[in-house]
Formats: sequence, structure tokens, C-alpha cells
Amino acid sequence: MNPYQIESLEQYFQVYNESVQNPEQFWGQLARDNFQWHKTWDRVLDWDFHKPEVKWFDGAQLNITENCIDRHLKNRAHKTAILFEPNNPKEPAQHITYKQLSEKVNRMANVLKEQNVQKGDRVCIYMPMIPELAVAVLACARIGAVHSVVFGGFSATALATRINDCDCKIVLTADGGFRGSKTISLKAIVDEALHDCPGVRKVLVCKRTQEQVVMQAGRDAWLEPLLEAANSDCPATIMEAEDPLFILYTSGSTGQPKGMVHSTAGYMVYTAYTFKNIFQYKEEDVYWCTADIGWITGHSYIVYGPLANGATTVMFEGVPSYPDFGRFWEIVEKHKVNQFYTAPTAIRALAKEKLEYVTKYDLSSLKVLGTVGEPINEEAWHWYDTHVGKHKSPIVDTWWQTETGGIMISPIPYCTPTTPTFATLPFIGIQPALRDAEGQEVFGKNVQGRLCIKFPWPSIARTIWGNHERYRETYFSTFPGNYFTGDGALRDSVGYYRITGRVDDVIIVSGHNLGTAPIEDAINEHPKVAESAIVGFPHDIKGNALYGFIILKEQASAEEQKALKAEINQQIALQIGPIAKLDKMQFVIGLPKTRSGKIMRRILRKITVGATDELGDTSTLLNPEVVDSIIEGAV
Ligand code: 7RM
Repeated sequence: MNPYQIESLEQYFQVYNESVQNPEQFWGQLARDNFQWHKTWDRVLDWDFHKPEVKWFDGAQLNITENCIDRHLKNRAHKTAILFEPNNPKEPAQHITYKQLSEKVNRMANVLKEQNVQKGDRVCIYMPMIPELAVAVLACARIGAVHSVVFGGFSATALATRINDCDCKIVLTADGGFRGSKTISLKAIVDEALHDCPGVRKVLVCKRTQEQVVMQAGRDAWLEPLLEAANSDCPATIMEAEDPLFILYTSGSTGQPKGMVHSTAGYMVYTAYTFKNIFQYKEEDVYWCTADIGWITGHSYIVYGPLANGATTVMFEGVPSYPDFGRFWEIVEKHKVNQFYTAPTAIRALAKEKLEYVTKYDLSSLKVLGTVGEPINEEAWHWYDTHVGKHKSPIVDTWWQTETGGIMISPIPYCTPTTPTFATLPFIGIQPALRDAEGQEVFGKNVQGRLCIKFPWPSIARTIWGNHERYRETYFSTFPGNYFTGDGALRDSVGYYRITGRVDDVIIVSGHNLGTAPIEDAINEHPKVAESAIVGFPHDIKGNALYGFIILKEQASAEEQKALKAEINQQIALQIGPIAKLDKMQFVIGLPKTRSGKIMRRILRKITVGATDELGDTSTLLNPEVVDSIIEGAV
């Protein structure tokens, strides 16, 4: 029995038990047998969640790119590592083999070295979803520089904050990027950001859109000639297990984004192991995760996890709606994608459109469907299962966070029977706990509470860049001795977990705890509703009352709207109870969302109380333009 490859539910339970009964023995063996090390560790694990401090494989030496690239050159040199699908379907796809990837990464690493980038230096990467982005990430890792990828949709202000927070001296970018029918002028945004970033001395620019850009003499240089001139061999810098691999920013509840710091060995072991099992990746498979590398999902499950397993990973430059809503399924057919991993927000958007966009394509290659980023509602789950998976591909509802580095709770497809909206069971080595508001652990079945993790796992973020105290306070102070996720969850009669959403989304109405997610589910069941978001607003008698922002599939007259409101409340009353009925409803054209598709309830809450001067910076939203129209229509 090979614990690296789980093939039955029985084996899952057996390996899980081993992993929690003897974690050091388990992870030590797994790490030794499946990865390349220059030196093995002195100790598998050192930890103290009170300090907090976590070290995995301390004393070991390695380079993650040797594990993601070099070691595959023996047997997989001509296998496609990265399959690049451009935004424009008429532009040919690129198959980049492991050998070619190796050359590209080595060249880029040498270019960075020539710019005097050294081990431990932070490198900001602000690029579109083109192969050079993955190459840049890996090139940093090759020489021990710490990459900080900033999503290409962020504004100049957001970019400047992130560059300054971790003191990047160099920025890698492109002239521009293609996204659907739009182009994004990345270089111009960098120029604007750098007015506020005195520390940046070099900007390397990759050509993609061929648009006109201003090159500042001395500071800016085109990447291509440098790559061409560079040597294609760059020895990997030997790293300590706990050396930082990257920083990735995640928004906090207030102000400054949190620069989550991930370290090398533990991150590699855990992302590789989860990728292999949660997607049941087999040697000939083509795997596609639709995320952007600017998010943790892209880091762990487009780049590091797949490449550590010698997989073929698809990188898609575009968007699901261009040139039409069939784009995802066209790509699945074209590249015979076997594992497909996307977000509920994308599923809901596509489910709104004509079914022909899906049925037109041959999706028979699909074996596993994944979802991540927010709770998936029943309706979306069934649409995905029926129309994409044809009831044949298990859906892995994967719960995890930027902070956790890898997937924490998820079915293992073809092993764990799935239940709609349930992330099901903890992955190997993960020890979840539910706690009540007083901090007591809630044991047994059919219970709910705040989701904590009791024991370290290899890919937990080690700190917040430059602010360890904020790290302690945010994750380890609410329930001392535990990592607190900020999410609520329930555990059902068979021990399956369902993530109910951020605990700050719980609204107490007349003393009853109501989750926004189940109410939204109820509303979304109405055949005329596309999407909805609930927030609480102060109410004289109930304490809080509920306000629903609802997107309809089609426009409705005033008369129809009135009828719809009654029907929606009836639906809620039926599904949850009269207590969960909405006091106010507003039909909107869109909901304010973060770039990763999460609804910004904070903004909606402000609107319900008329505090429109306290909305803060809305420029980093995916769709800032909807905010004004919501304010106008507020009831
Ligand atoms: C990977 C990612 C983390 C937050 C997390 C949850 C929510 C993510 C699921 C989910 C329900 C899921 N990282 N979340 N996955 N909720 N079911 N399968 O999204 O840092 O950007 O977000 O996302 O609230 O705490 S993240």
C-alpha cells in the first residue's frame, strides 16, 4: 500500500488514522519517499500554536524547482508541463514540455541574477496569465528569491501597497494583458503605482499585447532580449526547509492586506500530496484549474502541486464568457481535460446562460470536477453535476484558505461518497475542531460551530510579513492553542463537514442565529433568481433584520417585482422558517465582488444603513460600477 496514492475509502481512513496518531513518522516517510532532498531534516515537526511557531522538516535542504522540473527530465522531458490556452481561441495553444520549461526557468533565473536579485530578496510579479508568469514564479524559487504575485486585475494603489509592504526592489510585468474583449494596460498601471514606490529600481517588461508603453530609461527593460542572451543553465540555490518561498496578500477585515508567508518544504510536500489525491491525477491526464496564478489556488494547484507530480497543467489566459459562454467547455473538449477545477461564482454565471453552451461540446474526458472559494449552493452543485459531469464525475468541494496553503477538507474522488454542498472529510493529517462561542469544543454528530484546526499541517502560513503579532492575533488568539479559520461549519450524522461561511456573516435576528448562506440558497431556488446576498441591518425590535440584494435572471416590471418579493419570502419561510424572511428586498444588476468572486457584504451592510461615505476603497472590486446603482436603488 502506497500512502501517496489513496485508492479507497478504507485506505483513506487507515492513512488518516496513521497521520494523526503518528504525524512525524507519517510525514517523514511521505516526504522521504516522494521528493528530492539535498539533506534530510533533523526533526520532522516543531510547533507551538501559542507562540505561535511552526517548523516542518527543519534542517532539511532542497530546491522546490528541482522537484517540480529537474527530476522529471529523466522520464518526462517531452511531456507537456504547461498547456497554454490563449484568450483568443484563434491563437494556437502552446505545449511547453518539461525540457522547455526547464530552459525557460533557468534563463529567467539567470536574468534575475544579472539584476542582482539574491536569495531572500522579494520580487513583485504583476503579469497576465501567460506562461512567463509561471516561469517567473519558478525562476524566483530557483534562486531563492521570494515571489510576491499581485493579481493582474488589482489597481495601481493596491499594487503599490503590496510592493511597499514587503519592500520589493524589482517588478516583473508585461506591456498588457488580454482578458475577453478587453486589454489591461499592466505596464501603465505599474508606472502609476511606482510613483509611490521609491524602493523599486528595476522593471522587466514582457511583450504580450504589443501596445505602446513608456519605458523609463535606466529603470525599465524589455524581458525578451535579456532572456535570449541569458544562459539556459542556472544551478538551483539550495534552500533551507523553512526558508520563505513566497508571500501572497489576502485582504484582512481592516486596512492593510496581510502578506501571508509560505515556506518551502512543507508547502511543497502538502500541495503535491493533496493535488495527487484530490484530483486523482494519473500520468496521462490533462488537468485544468481556471484560477488566476494571482491567487493561492493558482500558486498551489496550477503551478506547484501539479508540476511536483509531473502533471500537464492547463493555463488559460481568458475568461469564461469570451468569445461566448461556451469557452470553458470548448477548451475541455479541445484538450480532453480530465480534471476541471473552478469556483461556484463561475458555475452560477454559466448556469444562467443557455444550456446549449454546455451540451454542444464533448465533455466525456472529464473524470473529476472541483470547486473552491465559497460555499457552493445546492442549485449550482446540481447544475455542475448534471450538465457538466453528466452524473459521472464526482465533485470535489475543496475547502481551504490562502493561509492554509493547500486543500484542508475535501472528498477524495472515487473514494469518498459526495453530498451536495458538503466538503465532506478532512484530508490526511488535518485535525479539525468545531468550537462554540465560549471556546468549548463541540463533539459528536449533527453539531455546528467555529471551524478550528488543532494540529499543524505542513503548508500552514508561517507568519504575516513584517507583523508576526498580527498573525498571532488574527489566527491564534480567538481559541488559544488552535488555528482559527474564521469560518463556521457543521458536522452531520456521518461526520461530514459543511462550511457554512464566514462567521462574520452570521446574523442574529430576534435571538436566532441565521447564516446568510442557507437563506441565499433558499432565495436562489426561485426559478427567476440568478444570485443573491443577504446582510443584516439594525432593527428596533428584532435587533437585526434581513436585507436581500437579488439579481434576477430577467428584468421584471414593478408589478412582477411585487409578486416576486412575496414568492421569495414564502420560499424562505418554507425552507428555513418565517424568522428568516427578509424585511427588505432590492433587485440589483450586480453584487459588489472581490477579484476572486467573493461578495463584499461589508459594502452592502454600509449601504443598508445609508453610510455611503464609509464604503472605503472600492477600486479593488471586480465590478466597482455596480456600487452606485445599488446605492441609488436602496430601499
Ligand atoms: C482557496 C481560497 C478562503 C475562504 C475560506 C472560506 C471560503 C473557500 C470554500 C469556502 C466554502 C469551500 N482561499 N471558501 N473554499 N467556503 N466551501 N469549498 O478560496 O483565502 O481566498 O478564501 O473562502 O470562507 O475561509 S481564500
